[in-house]
Amino acid sequence: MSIRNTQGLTALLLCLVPYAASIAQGPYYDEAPGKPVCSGGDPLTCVWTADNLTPPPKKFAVEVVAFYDSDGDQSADLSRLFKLTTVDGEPTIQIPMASLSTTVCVTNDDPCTTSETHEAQDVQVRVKGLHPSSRTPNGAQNNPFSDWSDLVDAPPPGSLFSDSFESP
Ligand SMILES: [Ca+2]
Repeated sequence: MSIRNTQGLTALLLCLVPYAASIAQGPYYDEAPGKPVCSGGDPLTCVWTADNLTPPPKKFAVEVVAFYDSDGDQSADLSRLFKLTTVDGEPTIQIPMASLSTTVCVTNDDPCTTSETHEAQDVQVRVKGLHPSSRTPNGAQNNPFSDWSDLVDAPPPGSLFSDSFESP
């Protein structure tokens, strides 16, 4: 390789290094929002603090773990993770309990012969701040999550279908 070519390669590498750094996706926030506090109603309502995040998040990612008692022995034996996003930067979310139900195939075949739907018995929630750029509005941000909320008792089955959540 001639000296001339080596210099060209060095110049190319110097150009590439800043570019590579700019596309690396690191966390936008160093800190997590406060632990959510949820009231056990329908809809489930959770609030948290985010005053420590600068600039204020544009929205929040919300993870909900719902626990189910599929065999009716009063203890949870099934769980499912739901990933939600708030509509804006307000540190609160309302989650209709019907949206946390899960349907399982009890005959274990495909297509399923018999399925059962279970309402969530208990839920836990955690959140993280999001500050998407206009260039990558849906890009994942590896920001830290809050602590999980305390376990929240869901309303007992039968109280879930109030008028406000009837299907259109
Ligand atoms: Ca059980």
